[in-house]
Formats: sequence, structure tokens, C-alpha cells
Amino acid sequence: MSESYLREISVAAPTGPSTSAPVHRPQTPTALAADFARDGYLSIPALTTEADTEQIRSLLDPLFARFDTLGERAVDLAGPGAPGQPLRSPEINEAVILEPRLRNTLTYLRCRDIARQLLGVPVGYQFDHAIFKSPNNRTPTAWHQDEAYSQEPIPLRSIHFWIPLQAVTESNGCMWFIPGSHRGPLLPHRLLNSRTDGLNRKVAGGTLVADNVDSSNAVACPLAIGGVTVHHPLTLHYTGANQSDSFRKAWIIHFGAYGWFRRRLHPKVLMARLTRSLG
Ligand SMILES: O=C(O)CCC(=O)C(=O)O
Repeated sequence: MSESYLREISVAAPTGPSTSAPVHRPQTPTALAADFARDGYLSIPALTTEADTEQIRSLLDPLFARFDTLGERAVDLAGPGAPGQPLRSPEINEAVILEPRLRNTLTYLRCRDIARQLLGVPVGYQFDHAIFKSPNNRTPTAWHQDEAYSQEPIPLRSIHFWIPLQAVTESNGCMWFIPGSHRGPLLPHRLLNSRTDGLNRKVAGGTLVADNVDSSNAVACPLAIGGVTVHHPLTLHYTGANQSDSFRKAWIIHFGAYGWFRRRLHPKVLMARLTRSLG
């Protein structure tokens, strides 16, 4: 990534526990990486354009329109709902596989550039999902570390981007982070709820919550359209319930070091596969 491109990015400085508006300041690549290393997250107010955000929405909306047909790829993070009630936190996993044009968006390309910059090695797509919180869904996304969801025998070495598709505030479910939490261990997580598909059938896996989180220093990251947040797999994060009358739509992409190669060819991954195959 060229330095001139990064200088165009300004980053929201941590505001502490107060809810006052974040301070934005221009960033050099080195300062960006230093902030990320210290805090475990960045809030970037203007990564992409409104037109690009609109393009992403126009690619994801049709997937959500056929949510019921997507099987286990489409789940309600909030778990089983009352019969006949709308889903509360519908999520589609690996939207990029269903809609490969998402890979051509400016957002995707710029996020990949930033991931390469922050990790300092070649990166590739690892995972993506989209969460469209229903109007007045009354369901926060509980405090967790993404690493807790990993089934791999090696730690995630990835950068995670959270891309809102409309402006986000504390009242419609913006991201919150605990600065520096990525420098601590992976906390114990427990199952918060099981998950259901678009036909309200239970699916494998579930939604996790980290125990004993001290959120007194948590920082809210409100964003205008075009902004994104970036976090480390160990950074504790949360989103509040959507208290607005519209959907709160977000797309999330993970880029990992060496992409596909590390996750398939790392010696520990190969050894785990060999051990499994030997029974
Ligand atoms: O969009 C949300 O509500 C939560 C997203 C999240 O926590 C995640 O992607 O790990």
C-alpha cells in the first residue's frame, strides 16, 4: 500500500469510556500500525465511498431476501425465536462465496491492503459474514473474542474488518472495543445460545460470550457511511441492540496471513489432520 493512500485515512483516537465523539487525526502507515499494536483496534471514518457502500448493500440484500433457502449458511445469531416472530440477528456466513462480486468492491480491496500493511506479510481472504440486525431487535452481540470461534490448531493470524452499511451509533448497534484486550489471553467463553436457520431449525455451533469482562474502559465507535472498524482476533468487542426502526446492516471480512496456505499447510495443521486420520 502506498504511503499517500494511508495518509488519506484518519483514525478515531480512543475516547475512553465517555461517549463523546472520537477525535480524528491523519495517519502514516507506521502510526496506524502502532495504534493497532497498542489498542487492538482502529476506527477509520472514511475508508470507502457512499457508492461503494451502496454497491455492497445491493449485493447483500438479495441474499437476505432468500435467507430461508440458504440452509446452515444463514442463521439467527440470537437463537430460537418465538414462532412467527422475525429473526433478531440474521447472519449469512461466507457471503463472498454466494456473491463473488463482493470481492471487486473498493471496500474489499482497501481492507485487504490494510491487512497486508498491519500484518506485514501477504494476506488472503479467510472468512466473511454479514449481520442485518432487525429493527428494534433487543439483542446485543455479547462480548467475545473472535479467536474463541476458531477450530484451528494454530492461533488466528488475521485482521478483521467490520463494515457498516449505514451510519452507526450506540443506539443502532455500533461496535465497541476494549482497548489493549488483544494483549491479554483468550478468555474462557461459554455458549450463550444455540442458533437456528431461516426455517427456525437448530444448526450446529452456537453464539459465545466471554465471561467476566470488565467493560468499564470500552470505547464505542460510531461511524458515518464509508467508515470501518478494524480489530485483532483477541480484541474483546460487542455491539448493542438495534434500537432503531431500520435494519442495522454490517458486512465483516477477515484477511489472514498467507491466506489459504497458512491454514492448510502450517505444520501443526498438517499434524492435526494426520492424527485425526490415524484415528
Ligand atoms: O455486527 C455485529 O453485531 C457483531 C459482529 C461481531 O461481533 C463480529 O463480527 O465478530
